[in-house]
Amino acid sequence: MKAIALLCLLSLGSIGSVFASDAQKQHDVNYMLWKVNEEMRDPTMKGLEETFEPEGASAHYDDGGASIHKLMQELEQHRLLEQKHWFSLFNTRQRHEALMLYDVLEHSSDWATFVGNAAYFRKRMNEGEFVYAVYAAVLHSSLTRHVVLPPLYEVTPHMFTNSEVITEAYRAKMTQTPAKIKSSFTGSQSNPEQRVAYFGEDIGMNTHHVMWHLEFPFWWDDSHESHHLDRKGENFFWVHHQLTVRFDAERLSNYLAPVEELHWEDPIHEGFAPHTMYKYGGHFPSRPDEIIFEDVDGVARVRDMIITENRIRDAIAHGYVTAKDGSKINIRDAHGIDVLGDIIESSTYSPNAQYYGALHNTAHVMLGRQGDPHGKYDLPPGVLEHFETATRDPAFFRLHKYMDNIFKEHKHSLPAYTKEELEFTGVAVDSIGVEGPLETYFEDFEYSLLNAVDDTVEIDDVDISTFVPRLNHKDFTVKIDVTNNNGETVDGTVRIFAYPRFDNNHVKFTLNEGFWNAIELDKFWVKLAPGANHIVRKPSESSLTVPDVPCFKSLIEQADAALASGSELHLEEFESSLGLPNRFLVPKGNSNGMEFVLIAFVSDGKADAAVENLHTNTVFNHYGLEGKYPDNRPHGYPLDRHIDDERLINELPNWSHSIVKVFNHGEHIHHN
Ligand SMILES: [Cu+2]
Repeated sequence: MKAIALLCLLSLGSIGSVFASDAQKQHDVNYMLWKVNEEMRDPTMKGLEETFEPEGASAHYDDGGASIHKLMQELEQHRLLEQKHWFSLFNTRQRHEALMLYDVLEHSSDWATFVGNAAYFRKRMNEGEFVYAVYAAVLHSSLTRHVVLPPLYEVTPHMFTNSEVITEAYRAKMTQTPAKIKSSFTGSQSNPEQRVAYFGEDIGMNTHHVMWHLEFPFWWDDSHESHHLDRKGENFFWVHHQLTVRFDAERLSNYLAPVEELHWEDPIHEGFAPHTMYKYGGHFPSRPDEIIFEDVDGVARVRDMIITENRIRDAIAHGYVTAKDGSKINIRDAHGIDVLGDIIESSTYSPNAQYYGALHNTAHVMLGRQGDPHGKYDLPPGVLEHFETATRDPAFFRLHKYMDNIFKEHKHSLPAYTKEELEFTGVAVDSIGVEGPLETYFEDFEYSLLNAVDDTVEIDDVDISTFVPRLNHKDFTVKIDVTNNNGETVDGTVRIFAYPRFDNNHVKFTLNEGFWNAIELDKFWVKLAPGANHIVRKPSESSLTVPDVPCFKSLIEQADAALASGSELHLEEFESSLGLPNRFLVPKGNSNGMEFVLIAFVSDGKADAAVENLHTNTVFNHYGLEGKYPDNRPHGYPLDRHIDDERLINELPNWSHSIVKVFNHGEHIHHN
């Protein structure tokens, strides 16, 4: 920390100037979020807390100052949530406050205004609201295109680790004793669910989940923003579908049955004791086993949930939804999933939120509140009411299985793909195989808890960190042989999936079950030369995954060093932390070798490309490029629909499969 403080003094820089370098911006964002519950540590920004005048000039806002006037009014009328209080995005008023600040930052047309507002409101608004607004603004503002957001688990560690670890961290701070604290997964071995806690509590997966909801927020309003979020509803389906099927694969790896869906009329079999605490607001509430859903005061009645579900299921059965004005919107086509996703998550994109409600968000709050449905005990929101913590509760996956089955009903209402639709003239996939061990293991991962504890400017920090086991896999290579008989180079899209071959009773999944349970592993563009093509792909190259973001301290040091020396920052590979972690691509497997069916499907890249000249860009941005999703095909294509006749698969030359085994020998690597 001393080194950092020293560097800060060197970096009094160009905040006031019109042009700010990427290093300057990275530096500024770092300090907005560093010790966000404490005093600002950067002297320049500290000065701005008092000297910056948010309403200074409307010319500095691209909305003429409308957002800042609104927020200043709220502030001056003392209507904003106090500091040192929990924050939940699902709390309507708190969300509105966070979004008022987001709007101000998003509409700041130069960096000085962005930073000035951040410094000013950091001191005056609730810290949780502030963090949310800064994360959302940095992701969506054109000013911060190259800024890397620090890992969220080091900004708000309370939301990623358990209360035992936090208590130890406070102790270390109080006694000024450096500490490296071991994190264990929630629960005990007498709870079978604990066998898969490594999945729900993986900090990288949790970060992926939070970042997805930040990139595709349900509050996104096109009329305020510069662009439309392409296929947001479908993306909602796909990201959660993948979490759902992946969790089932983890369960099968651990000899557990796949998740059963939750239903409003059935008891919630599994209780949950989160062992997690808020920075401000006490412990997350627990839920006992076998409780019956109760109405939640001020949220919804159980029967409202059933009514909402029935309306959605009716729409699927009819093949259309009814818009606000009474008109019909067809959903029995490839685009239908997008409409359905907009309805089920419910966002500003829902064609009729009045009628179809907000099934997903309301369900999260309903389930989150079952420990105190009438607010008798004044408990803070449950883990399900935060994207950071939701997957810790196994009931999250039951809830999402329930919604996933609604989506499945829709997908299976669509006509099966025909051979003509799927084939790629002249192209044959001869084989797919894996070289190297398909083997997973656990390794310790260490991250800092400095931002969890309180401190003062006068007393130096002591190092406090935690280490937690996380899933990783040994390096391997996927090899695909493709023959192109077209006599010229053609563009192809390679789609790789894997699905578990057997259920927990060792009954082979049918092709339709397997397809629905398929885990997407990669999707990329290739140029197929005439003749034989040998395609080699590593998991680190997968368009679905991202590397670990450097730790917060390293981001600070790198930005400060670049500023001091006037050199450029090179953090490009970390700009998006939207994907799953690279290390997390493969399900755990087991000591016997869990069998998966590995599939490669190559389709016509010309017909697939939604963006012109896409094939010259080898980087397939899985979550969309400049607001446009690059692939014309639905997520999960071509496994996303049921098939009538399994023989079709054997007749298609442009796909191939093989059986692979994923091993886990209980290996645990300690890095110390
Ligand atoms: Cu989610």
